[in-house]
Amino acid sequence: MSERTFVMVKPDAMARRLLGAIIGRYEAKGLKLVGMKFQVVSRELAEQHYVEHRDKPFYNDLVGFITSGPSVAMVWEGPGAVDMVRAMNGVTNSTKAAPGTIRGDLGLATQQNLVHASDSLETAEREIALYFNASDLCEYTMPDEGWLGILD
Ligand code: 3AN
Repeated sequence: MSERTFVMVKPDAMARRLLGAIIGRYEAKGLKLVGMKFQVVSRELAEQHYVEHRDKPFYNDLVGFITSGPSVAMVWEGPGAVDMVRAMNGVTNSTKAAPGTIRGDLGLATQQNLVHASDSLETAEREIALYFNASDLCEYTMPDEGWLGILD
């Protein structure tokens, strides 16, 4: 089933000029980009985004980090996109992330772990709504969808 997931390329990845390399992986997989926003996330938005972590010891650092520079919020669409993008990103601690994943290939840290992606369809809906208006998202067909075996 086609799903939409929320992805953020975080300030560390932007500072390390890895935006193109990261987007290229999702594109090459066959996912479809349906929304994209480049911004410095406000403290208010970061607090809403990471509300589930508000009692964690790393919460303040996390909000500080995510608001420390520009990031790119995106919505990617494809069959099983939520779990697939999490698998492509690798586990949270980049030193433990498998080679072949974004974190496993490109990073060493837990907080500065390059990317965020929704962990469930419900979270994806919430996060997409936090960062995008419905009119920011593009509905379109890619000419290679037949080759990718995408059946909506
Ligand atoms: P993931 O992004 O893999 O879903 P979460 O949701 O557990 O990981 O954590 C959200 C973000 O909080 C992580 N991407 C990372 O930036 C930060 N984080 C998680 N655990 C730690 C930790 N132990 N120390 C510092 N930062 C952390």
